[in-house]
Amino acid sequence: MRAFFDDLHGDDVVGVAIKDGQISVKHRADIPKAKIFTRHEVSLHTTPSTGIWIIHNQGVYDITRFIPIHPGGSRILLAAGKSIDPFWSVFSIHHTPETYSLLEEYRIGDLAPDGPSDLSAIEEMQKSETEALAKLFGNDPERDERLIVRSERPFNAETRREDLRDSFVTPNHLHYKRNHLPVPVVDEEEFALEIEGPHIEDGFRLSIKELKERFEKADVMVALQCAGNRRKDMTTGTDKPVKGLPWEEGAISNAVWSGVYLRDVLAAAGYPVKEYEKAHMEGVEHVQFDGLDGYGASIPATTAMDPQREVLLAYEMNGEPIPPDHGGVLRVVVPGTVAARSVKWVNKIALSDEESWSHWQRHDYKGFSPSATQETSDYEKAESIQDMPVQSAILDVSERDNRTVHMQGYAWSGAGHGIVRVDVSADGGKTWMDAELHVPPQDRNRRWAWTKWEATVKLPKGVKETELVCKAVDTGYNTQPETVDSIYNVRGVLNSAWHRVRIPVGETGGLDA
Ligand SMILES: Nc1nc2c(c(=O)[nH]1)N[C@H]1C(S)=C(S)[C@@H](COP(=O)(O)O)O[C@H]1N2
Ligand SMILES: [Mo]
Repeated sequence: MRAFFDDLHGDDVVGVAIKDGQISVKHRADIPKAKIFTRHEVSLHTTPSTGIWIIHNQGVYDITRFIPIHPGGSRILLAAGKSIDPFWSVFSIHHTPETYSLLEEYRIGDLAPDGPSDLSAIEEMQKSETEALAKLFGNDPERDERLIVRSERPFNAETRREDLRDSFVTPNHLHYKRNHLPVPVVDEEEFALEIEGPHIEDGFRLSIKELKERFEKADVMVALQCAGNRRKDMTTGTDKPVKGLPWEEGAISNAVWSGVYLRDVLAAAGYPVKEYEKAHMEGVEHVQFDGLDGYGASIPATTAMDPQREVLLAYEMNGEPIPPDHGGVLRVVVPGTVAARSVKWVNKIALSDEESWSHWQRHDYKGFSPSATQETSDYEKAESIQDMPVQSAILDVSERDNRTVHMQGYAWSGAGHGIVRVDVSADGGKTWMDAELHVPPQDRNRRWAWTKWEATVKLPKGVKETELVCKAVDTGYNTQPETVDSIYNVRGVLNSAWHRVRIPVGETGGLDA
């Protein structure tokens, strides 16, 4: 016995387990040694016959068996023989514990520490990674230099305040752009929209030509707003974390979209949309959309089938074919709903009893309590964002005379609720006045476009600095929360708190001063 315990204390013992009354001792020699591979060795594994290997941190993985089931398709092959990390910094969807533990199943060893002789291999690998990334984004178009770029790859940019201010309908080149993935190649001639669901014949498809010829053309003016609009403000002056791009007030734009009503197309496909409440009972609760870039989302069937909601399959934006960044040749436009559901480059629609399984439907674009952390945010339980809360922002402040400034901005609300009032304050919210509204020509409950507003306000006396504020009221008399405290969430979505701009009193300049 003594000898046994001595043995247990030996350097060589790495573990002891008791199972069914039996003691078993694990010695160092029992553990399989991690295999070590050099960068050069990894770089030779790029085809199914050699095996397809990648590097992540210091691990080496054989992902040959994973390729057919990769949700992003064969795009993963661009990382073959290289480090996957530069690609993951672009496709941020991979930064989840699920992805990391999934990858561990494919681990075959460790990367050898880089020595002086590896310098050329490292250089070679970095060069080919840069080339592969350039190739991935090879179809991305040129963009206007006026946009404020928040991420180059994938391309994300907001519109300058003055550009939002200067036109009621935002020109295409200045409309904010939000891409999660590279812009896909779309050939109008070969393009087909597939539709599936109950009552719909297998393999039902429509070309762009058929869509244009068979259905009535509709024009709808819609303000699209990203769920993350004004995210930056959610944590200004605090040390609270938020995950996502630091959007200011420009992740919103207003455009006239033309195309065909989704409802008409579903009816032509064979689905009894006029009786959708009855069809509901057959289990259709959601309409799912897939985009050619790999993005996907869904909306409730009630939204999709309701003629009042005017959901479009659009092929024109402000009278022009939809530009590549905005989903040409075909995109969904869901008025009154968070822009994340307006799927660009849409080529597949499915009627289903469940929401889309896309990452962005199930694991993103949901709201949480201010106390939920990254770890405790329960994405399965939370409701997907669809219609959005009432919102407003100040786009410009200009000096009129010594103590008077002119303010301009936008206001908007979800589900088609019109804006009935915008209150502005020049003293941080102590006193208010009504702004003058520029209301779009749309029904009060189908007001998908934004309302612009302006007001001339008197600055308070005896202060060096003051805070200009705006808040909007919609047709449901909903209004905006005073501060972000009650609506803060770690994903940084749905910031609709009063918009505040501090200005020096006496020598007021523009917002950028
Ligand atoms: N296919 C596809 N559709 C998409 C996205 C995307 O990355 N791919 N982004 C969504 C999000 S989050 C937003 S805010 C809007 C942005 O539309 P825009 O680029 O035309 O302004 O598109 C939505 N539709
Ligand atoms: Mo978005």
